[in-house]
Amino acid sequence: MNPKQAAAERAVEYIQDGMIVGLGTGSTAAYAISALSARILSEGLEITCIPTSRATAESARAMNIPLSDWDTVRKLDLTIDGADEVDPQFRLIKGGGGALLREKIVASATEHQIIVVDDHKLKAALGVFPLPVAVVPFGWQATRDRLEYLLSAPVTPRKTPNGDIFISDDSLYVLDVHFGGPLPDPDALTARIKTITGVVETGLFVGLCHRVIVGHPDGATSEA
Ligand code: ABF
Repeated sequence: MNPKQAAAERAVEYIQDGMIVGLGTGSTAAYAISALSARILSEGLEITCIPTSRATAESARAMNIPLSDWDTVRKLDLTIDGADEVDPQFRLIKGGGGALLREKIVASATEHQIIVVDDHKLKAALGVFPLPVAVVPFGWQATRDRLEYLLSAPVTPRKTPNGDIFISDDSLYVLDVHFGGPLPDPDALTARIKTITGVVETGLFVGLCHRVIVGHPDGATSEA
């Protein structure tokens, strides 16, 4: 079995009747959505979900997974989401798919956040994967320049595969910071970056992951 699928299916075993569940974004989270849909069908599991992106909402609707919204939900019991890098302290880089803001809002409101990854995502230190920063489109060039100056690292605007600028579900742009190696002081980095006007959020998640489930090439999983 695909390692991402194995990790996602293990995570879905943690979902219990009556829970409010956050649905992540990305290919690993997509396996979790399929497995959850199967459990709803086979067990009649009664849950309601908050999606972390429009794409995830569409997939969930297509699989008849009940969705709720922030008019009724303030706190989630459990969220299953992917990540781009995970370090030994369970700090994460997320946002490779551009959904970092919604993912962080959901993670911040979640009691138990489970991150599902294949073993390539486990890193001794975060920072080889570019750090995504969601910014307001107005004046993004000036925001980019200030980020480069503050962080002494190249910053590029995220583009779509056909070369257009990427626009997030919340109509933001995503700037990728290319540290190319260990992030400087990950615990304080988001606060530093957020001193720049125009920055909305970073894809660095600290203190927002309670369990990591790792899928391995032989289809086995390990977790901590
Ligand atoms: C989301 O999907 C993101 O935060 C992360 O960027 C990405 C992981 O992608 P995949 O699961 O497709 O490898 O969870």
